[in-house]
Amino acid sequence: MRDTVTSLISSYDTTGRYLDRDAMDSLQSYFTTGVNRVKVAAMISANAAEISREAGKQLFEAVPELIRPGGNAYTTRRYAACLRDMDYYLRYSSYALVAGNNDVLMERVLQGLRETYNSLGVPIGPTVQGIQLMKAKVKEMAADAGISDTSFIDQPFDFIAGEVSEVSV
Ligand SMILES: CCC1=C(C)/C(=C/C2=NC(=C\c3[nH]c(/C=C4\NC(=O)[C@H](C)[C@H]4CC)c(C)c3CCC(=O)O)/C(CCC(=O)O)=C2C)NC1=O
Repeated sequence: MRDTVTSLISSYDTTGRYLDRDAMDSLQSYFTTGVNRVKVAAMISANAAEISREAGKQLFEAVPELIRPGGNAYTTRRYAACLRDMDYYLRYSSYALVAGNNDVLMERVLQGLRETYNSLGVPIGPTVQGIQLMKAKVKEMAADAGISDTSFIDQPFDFIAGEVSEVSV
């Protein structure tokens, strides 16, 4: 598992280089957003249940077929599995935000996920929609908390969305 600092050091060490201007810029940007990364992670922790529940509610309003007979989230078990998946995406996104790196997502969340979803018929489009709804909610909360540039919040959510939607070859 990597974060901004360890991945940078590792790549410079591989080629035996001292940290250069690019490295400093990248570290600088990580550290200047650091306080806000921690703030947002704390905000997610404190509101996780609400964020995933709200996003789930909006998703099922937008795509009601999901929870009707024949829908992938129909039956209490599958409904719960869907909300649980949303909660996984949220929790791991909070880790990735603190790390400033998506490695943890690759390692702990996305391995084999597309295959699992394909074999269980979990629809990708609505999954991505659910992830985007959580992202929007987190960004809104961050903005309300006075964080003016919330663009760094996009990274883990967009990364997960991109990886699950990638067409398998
Ligand atoms: C931490 C890493 C991790 C992830 C990401 C994970 C995902 C994950 N989601 C699963 C199922 C599932 N995932 C969903 C999700 C949905 N269905 C929909 O229609 C919606 C679009 C969507 C919610 C937004 C559903 C309904 C199932 C159960 C499908 C079934 O058993 O038929 C399964 C199959 C096993 C199980 O049911 O638990 C896995 C492994 N498990 C993990 O350990």
